[in-house]
Amino acid sequence: MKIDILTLFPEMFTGVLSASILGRAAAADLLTVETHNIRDYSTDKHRKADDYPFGGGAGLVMMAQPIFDCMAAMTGEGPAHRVLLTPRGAPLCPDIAKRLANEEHLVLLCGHYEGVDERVMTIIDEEVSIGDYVLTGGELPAMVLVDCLARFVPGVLGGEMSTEEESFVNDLLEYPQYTRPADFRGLQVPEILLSGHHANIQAWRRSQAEEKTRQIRPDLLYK
Ligand code: 6GU
Repeated sequence: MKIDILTLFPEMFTGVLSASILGRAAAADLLTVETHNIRDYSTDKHRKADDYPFGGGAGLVMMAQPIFDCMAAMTGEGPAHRVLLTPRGAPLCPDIAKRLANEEHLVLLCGHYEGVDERVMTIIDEEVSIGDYVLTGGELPAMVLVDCLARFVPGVLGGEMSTEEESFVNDLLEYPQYTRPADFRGLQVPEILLSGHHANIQAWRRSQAEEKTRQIRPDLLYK
């Protein structure tokens, strides 16, 4: 899968995309992520990419021209699914991440300043947000979206990890996990996990997950 990210701050992405699982996915050619500086597509002699809002108001608005031309360069070789990261988008959830993970070519546009010229919406397929709080730009949300959907791209997670058993996929938070040693400075691992009794362990994990969810996210139980 190919992901192109359109941004005014490509330097924000470098560490995130090359580390850990995303770095391994890139090295294995499962996921090719490229960032593109929108400013490089400005026809203005000062490479301007934002301007004052018509009608007045605070802040600057991202101009249509650099975004249209940058987008055209991305989609020149074929169709792409185009996503704008904006706080007014649909909240990211596992279903959205799964659906986007099935796209062959995604283009992510990172909004900034006070917004994007509304005419850009004519070249956007959907708007996505990562929650009900406002960030300074769409860059961190784009990284969150790439990380979240990468886990649904076949081969990105090794067999040792599952997207089916974890938090939110089945509307429960995760059960507690332990590793060696069984006794760490007097803190014990629950006896049942050392029992080797698979069915009992599954039942215990399920009840722990339900209890955690009841305490921390009761809203999930009534969805
Ligand atoms: Cl996608 N963008 C910005 N600027 N703020 C956000 C967001 C996106 N999602 C939550 N807050």
